Amino acid sequence: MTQKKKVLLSGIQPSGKLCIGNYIGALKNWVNLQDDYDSIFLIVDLHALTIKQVPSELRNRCMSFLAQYIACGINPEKNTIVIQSHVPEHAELTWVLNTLTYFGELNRMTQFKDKSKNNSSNINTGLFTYPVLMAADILIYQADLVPVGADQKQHLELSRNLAQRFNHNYSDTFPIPEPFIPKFGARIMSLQEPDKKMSKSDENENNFIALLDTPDIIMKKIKRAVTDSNTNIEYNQNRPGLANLLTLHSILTKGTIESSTMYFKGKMYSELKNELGEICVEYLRPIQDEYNKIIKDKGYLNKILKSGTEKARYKARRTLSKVYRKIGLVPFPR
Ligand code: AQP
Repeated sequence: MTQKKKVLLSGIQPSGKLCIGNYIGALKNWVNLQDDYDSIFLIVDLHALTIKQVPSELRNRCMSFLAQYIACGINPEKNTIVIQSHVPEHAELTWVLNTLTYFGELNRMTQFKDKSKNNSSNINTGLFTYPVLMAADILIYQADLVPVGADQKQHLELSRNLAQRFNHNYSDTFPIPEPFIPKFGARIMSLQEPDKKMSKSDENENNFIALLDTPDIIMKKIKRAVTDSNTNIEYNQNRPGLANLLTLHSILTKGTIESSTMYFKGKMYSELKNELGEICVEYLRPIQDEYNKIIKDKGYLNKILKSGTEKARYKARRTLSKVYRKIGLVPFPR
């Protein structure tokens, strides 16, 4: 008898430009996991609204992210790919979960504190309740596993607490989602400020390599990457710029940090940067070629969105009906 696959849920905010950090930390892992799990990959556009967006850009970016997910190897037939706002049950469950979440719990969230600091002219309530929407994203699909980076652990903990609280107050409804730490996870750092992580909406575009950057731009960005004033090539966490380039090299060549370090031993920084630049260009070329084909085919993209939304809404509706019934809302007369 075949066992039911576990449900895995993950998503990316359609903000900025998808970058090699997102690819290594998320998309590449999703591709590796897609055979083993019943996966739902979201484009979380409602989350993106917590930061000011230009409406036409947000709309285009969602479609572009969809095409990039597929170009990176996410199979839309094996997985459910969906834009969050196409499944209104996310927002509906958020409201119910809001009534179970304590102000103090949200007030402790470090990401809220960080994002408020970086966004001081727009500390909106959405930024504050963001973790509740994230909990709804997870619980609406009864997800068992959620791949998370260190920065999201606190949010996942809230999702687990809310699932337990709901189950305790009413009756068993939600599985308690587990964090999923991918076997090969690496945190890619910013090219110019290697003490902070590479981010797709960094104001300084030299800090990240976008998946759709042209070969020229990729070469330029890597050549400009900050290293240090030493000359020898070794892997050392105290030399974060160099360590980051070696990490990137090892991942893109499917090697190890040791093999990359050995390979560049005795060579100059400029050789490392040149080779890494070329490797990056070649690595991204097939993804970009595929993207350029897919993005033109609006009919294909819309078909994927429709079938993804249908599958997702079916699951989401079932969960929400159960929740509404348990909390005492009157079912719509049939
Ligand atoms: N530098 C990184 N290294 C490895 N993984 C990374 N991820 C992001 N940056 C790196 C992973 O990509 C996914 C993106 O999730 P998100 O868009 O919800 O938010 P984020 O983590 O805030 O990503 P960014 O790129 O920093 O976005 P912006 O700049 O728009 O806020 C997650 O799985 C994350 O772990």
